[in-house]
Amino acid sequence: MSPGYIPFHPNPSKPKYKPPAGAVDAHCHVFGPEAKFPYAPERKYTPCDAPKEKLFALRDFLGFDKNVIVQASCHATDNRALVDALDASAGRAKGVAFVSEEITDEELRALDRSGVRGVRFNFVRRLVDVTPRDVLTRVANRVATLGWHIVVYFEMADLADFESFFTALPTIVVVDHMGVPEVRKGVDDPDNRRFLRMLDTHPNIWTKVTCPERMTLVGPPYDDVVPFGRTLVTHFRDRVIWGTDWPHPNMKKEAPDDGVLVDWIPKIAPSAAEQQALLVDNPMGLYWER
Ligand code: 0GY
Repeated sequence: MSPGYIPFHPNPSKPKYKPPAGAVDAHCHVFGPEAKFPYAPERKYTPCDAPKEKLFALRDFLGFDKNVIVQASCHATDNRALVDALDASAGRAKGVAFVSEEITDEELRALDRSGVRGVRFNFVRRLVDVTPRDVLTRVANRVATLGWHIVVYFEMADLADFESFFTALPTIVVVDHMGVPEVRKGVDDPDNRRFLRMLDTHPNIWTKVTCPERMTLVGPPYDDVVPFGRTLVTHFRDRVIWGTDWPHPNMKKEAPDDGVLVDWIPKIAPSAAEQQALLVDNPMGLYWER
């Protein structure tokens, strides 16, 4: 493990909130185990192993039915741990891969057969080196033919620079972690308004209302981040998905209690109809029904 790396919570609490039948945790990862699936040489951090068995046990404990597993930067373009988890999930997990331009069409089709439905473009500089945009555009055009979408991870301050690139992509675009807003600036900050406007004017852009634990200024139960999630669920009910982000790589202070994260859901999605859209209908439509 990297020095100072904080492992996932050893003993999360049972959430009070009970998700609807068929609920999907639509953003989580598997890491290793390193002995079987070594971390990538070019990684920027070494996490604590977080194998598929632990992820599936957490899914059941929290009252979820399915997972969307997102390839993290510590495995770079080696998607074997992801595929291994998808293949072991009995149809209860889909995936988002990380690929380079060198991937062959046959390799893309094999990922598709295992349940991969998207690729992730990571723009967070502490996690990855920059990939030129023309390369990403070529990858996007290839995965569009498979009916996949693109997940983008960036930080809100960089949105002005990326916006025209995102809005030109030929697929659905799913923005990780609400675009990572700066909570101290509030929902009316010009950058956050730009983000909301981008969703308003581009119906192919979705977002994950995830990771209040990464943005909070006051800590659990993350009430200071509620206005950001609530605004997105209210205005874009059919284009939001939710996930735990287990095993929570690179937390700075403490590992979040996954039960507390689940109890954040009804604060941003108070009605049964919103919860059904956020946790079942939207992720099912994006990952299982296309
Ligand atoms: C996340 C966030 C992080 C890491 C990665 O690809 C990654 O390594 O996604 C992070 O450190 O912010 O979405 O899990």
